[in-house]
Amino acid sequence: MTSNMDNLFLGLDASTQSVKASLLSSTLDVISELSVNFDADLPHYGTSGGVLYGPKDSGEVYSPVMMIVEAVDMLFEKINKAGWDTGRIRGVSAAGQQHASVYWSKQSSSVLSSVDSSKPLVSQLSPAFSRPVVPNWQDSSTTADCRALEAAFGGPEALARATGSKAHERFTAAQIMRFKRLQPDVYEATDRIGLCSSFITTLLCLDGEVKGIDESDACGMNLWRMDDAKRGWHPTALAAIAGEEGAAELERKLGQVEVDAGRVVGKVGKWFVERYGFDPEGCVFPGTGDNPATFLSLTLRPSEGLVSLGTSDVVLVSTSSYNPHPEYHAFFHPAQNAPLSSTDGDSSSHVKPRYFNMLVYKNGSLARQHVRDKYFDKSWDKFNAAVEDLRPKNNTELPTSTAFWWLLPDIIPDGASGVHKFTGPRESSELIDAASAQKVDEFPDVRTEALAILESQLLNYRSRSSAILDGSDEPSKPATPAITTTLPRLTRVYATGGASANHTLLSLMADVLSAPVCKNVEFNPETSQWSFANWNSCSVGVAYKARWGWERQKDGGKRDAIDFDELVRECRETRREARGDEGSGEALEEEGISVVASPGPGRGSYERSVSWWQTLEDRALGGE
Ligand code: XUL
Repeated sequence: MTSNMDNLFLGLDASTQSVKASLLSSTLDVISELSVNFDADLPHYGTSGGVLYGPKDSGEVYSPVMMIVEAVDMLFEKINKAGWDTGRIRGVSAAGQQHASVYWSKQSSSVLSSVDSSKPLVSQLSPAFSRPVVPNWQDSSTTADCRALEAAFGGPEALARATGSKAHERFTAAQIMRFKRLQPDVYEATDRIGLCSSFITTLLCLDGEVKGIDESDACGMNLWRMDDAKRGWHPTALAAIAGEEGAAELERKLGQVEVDAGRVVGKVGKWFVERYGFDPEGCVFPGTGDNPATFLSLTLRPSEGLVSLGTSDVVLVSTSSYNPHPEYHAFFHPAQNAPLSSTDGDSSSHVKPRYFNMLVYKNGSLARQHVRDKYFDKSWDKFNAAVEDLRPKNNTELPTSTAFWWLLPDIIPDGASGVHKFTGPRESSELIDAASAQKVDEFPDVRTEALAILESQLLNYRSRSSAILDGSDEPSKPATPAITTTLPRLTRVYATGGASANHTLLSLMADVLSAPVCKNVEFNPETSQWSFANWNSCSVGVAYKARWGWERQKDGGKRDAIDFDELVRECRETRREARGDEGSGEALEEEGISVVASPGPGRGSYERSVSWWQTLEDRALGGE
């Protein structure tokens, strides 16, 4: 008899530049990771950054679908060579770049059900696709289609309310609309349309069935209805793309959506069993988008958030209510148990939906580095020293300057551009103070440049996350230490991305967001050391999902009702118990989670600066 400890879980990630795999234990330790890079490992496709570009000014960005298939072949060869114990893998799930669509041919079912395990997939699967390319999320060729889609709904706000986002060039609805417009014959020859995540899920099963799109990932299409208990493909979007006469056929092509993220959608395919020794009883669970998968790797509970500090900054806010807005994207939570009656319109379902919201800012590290280079000799040490000198050290010292560095036209606020700096004394009245602040080209004290950009970016995240939470979201547990605020706030924020190595930035973030800033940590029994987790969060997030789905189906489904967050907590607790006293010297917020910065004495100053900053943002947007 095998013990729970013998079970392994596999997460895959098909991203823009590579495919990756993470192997996890049943207590969610990351055991090993492997990857295949498109440019470096498959140079014959000629990609750069994993993509190819269409004619100049077309805005087309795409990848060859067979390149991804070949990368999957190569990844499993690597897994085999590395000696991963595939026979113990009980559950698998995949993440895929969001929005990217895959087009299956009318022969796909027969091709998918007759693969020969003595040959690689790349030599067999090409007839399964009607379209040789996968449009990439960087594609911007569909502006006209976006406007047509918004018009069909009565404007961007209405579309955002109905589907969680206003129209975006990269979203799948506009992509399909353009494809059908320009290549009606190929559209006609397409049997099914999937996303990158459901494509990899289909490959994992190879049982002749094109697997359904996952509901959280479907929210990145502008096609899935979120505003109603009756979830489903939105009839207005279907008709806008395919006409009233073609709507039913498009709905058929899109297929049934997986509304239970932990349902078994198939067993690991014979090709994997015969070729690489996988367990034929290994279960495959629905794949999801890369951002939902990152969300899962952090197990964000309602009112918790993520700030990813990269070239662009991304903020994720977990909520238990639906608060869509044209500035950002709302998605269903990526690990929901099925509502009892999700598709028949009965709102008495026993599982209340949960959501997360994604805010994407183009001017993240790009703008921070620009300010560092311009004023601080390209030195983060000098930049950080200026911030530490000037930041509020108590609740009464209010910021008096702020700066908006929209070097690229930004997404939030939409179309914001240029550099705008304001300064002026502050008394008690926020609005009057902001109205009388002076617009300046340079601050008199150069150190203000560093503090002003960071405060402004972070007040942006605070202002908008507070608006999303808007008081209706009950935090899942009181944060430690208890913090009282007048504005809704995130109860815990995870920091990731390159700039999350900057402790000054994280400490300021804790003050401005009035929240403890955390990172995932892992324990190395060989060195008896804790370190910041450095794994690939997307493939790890979906491996967590596979672990959760597997728990729900085992023993005849006795634990089918267990919630994802609860299962992750349980696994981590088992891990902590198994470790005993080892590593107990490290004060962790929770198993696997370490607080890297806590709100300090200056946080009250920021709490009282949000409306002041909002007024200055309005002034900057007004062209000042
Ligand atoms: C999200 C988006 C990107 C891709 C990256 O809307 O377009 O983050 O998901 O793969």
